[in-house]
Parts: sequence; C-alpha cells; structure tokens
Amino acid sequence: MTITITAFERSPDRGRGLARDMRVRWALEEVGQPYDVRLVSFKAMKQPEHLALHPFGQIPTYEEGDLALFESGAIVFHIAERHAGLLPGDANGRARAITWMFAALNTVEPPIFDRALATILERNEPWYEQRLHALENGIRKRLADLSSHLGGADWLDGAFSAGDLLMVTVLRRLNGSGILEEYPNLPDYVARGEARPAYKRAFDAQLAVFTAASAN
Ligand code: GTB
Repeated sequence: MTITITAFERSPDRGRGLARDMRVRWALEEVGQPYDVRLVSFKAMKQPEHLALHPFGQIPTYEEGDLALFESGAIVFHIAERHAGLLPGDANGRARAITWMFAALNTVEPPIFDRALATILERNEPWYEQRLHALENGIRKRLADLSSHLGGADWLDGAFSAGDLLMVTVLRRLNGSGILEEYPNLPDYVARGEARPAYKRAFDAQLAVFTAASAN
C-alpha cells in the first residue's frame, strides 16, 4: 500500500532537515519503505482538506490506505511497530526504546524548541539575553544528564532504535548554538546518526524539495 506523507512546500529551514517530516522520512528509509510526499503551502495547511488529516493544520501527516495519522512521534512509532529495524525484538528492550522516544519528545525537545522559538520571536525584546540564558541553562540540565547516560556507548540503549532516531533529530536543532559541543559525546552521537545511509537519503530528499522550490 502506498505511503504518502506531507511536508512543507517551502521549508523555512532552507533544507536543513529541521522540519518534522525529516524524522518520518528517516524512519521510512531505515525500514526500507518507499513513500510519496505531498508538498503543502502554509495556506493549504489551514484548509479543510488538510485539517481533515491534521486537526492542528501542520505537517507531517501520514496516509496509508484508509489510515491517516498526524504527530511525528506517533507516525515514527507506527512505522517502527509495523516494520523491523527500529525497535528491539524483546519486550523489555522494546519498552525501553519506546521510553527513549517519549524522552526525546517530552523531556529533551521542549526546552530546545523553546530556545529556537525565542531566537526567532523574542530577539528584539529588551529581556532577550536574560531569557536566552535561562532557556539555555534549562537545555544544559537535560544535555548533562543525557550525556552521562550515553557515556561511551554508540546509542541510548543497545542497538540503534526509534528512540535514537528521534533524539538525534531533536539534538540537531542545537547545531550552530555551541551548546551541544559542551558535552563532547553528544555531537559524536548526532554525527553517528547523520552518518547512517538512511539518514542521508532522507536528508537529501528533503533538501531536493527546497532546491527545486528555490529554482522556481
Ligand atoms: N507535535 C507535532 C509533530 O511532532 O508532528 C508538531 C508539528 C509541527 O510543529 N509542524 C510544523 C508546522 O507544520 C512544522 S515542523 N508548522 C506550520 C504551522 O504550525 O502552521 C516545526 C518546524 C518548523 C520550522 C523549522 N525551521 O524552519 O527550522 C523547524 C521545525
């Protein structure tokens, strides 16, 4: 059955793979599932046709036969459940990998996303530097604990899993901030994720969308 996902027609990140379709593309590449992409404009995202797929008018969405999903974490989980390669076979290992998926999205991503938003929306406020400092200290607390947990391991819990896939996409949002580099095993961890052939295919595919849009 054909899988169709949605992505930005013209991503504000200019093809840096920061929009959340990237994690869905990566998951599909890891499990070897081909997929189509329907590109949507900001305007189209708020129209009834798209709202029927995504109640909050966002990307990504996922369609497969009569199944329609939204929320990148839920989509990655669905892919990982249906196909081998992203969750361990043993029940306890699987539960731990799922725990890391939630940790990436519920514990690590929120402070990182708040910082990214502040750098865009609050840059000209008189209290910006103070706010940024507080946000970055919140991020440091999470990264310090994550770094301690990871130690010298390649991945968060044994073999690469959907938990690592989500965590790497979350940490990539800190590129250029210098914060990740304060915990030397974390840039290495991100680099290991980015070196995976499936990651590269997903990254190139989303970059090609931006390149084509820029040519028009
Ligand atoms: N919790 C949802 C999920 O995980 O799927 C959040 C989905 C979401 O935030 N989608 C964003 C969206 O559709 C795109 S990814 N926004 C349009 C809207 O809300 O109207 C977030 C995002 C956007 C831009 C960048 N960037 O330019 O760097 C990075 C990430």
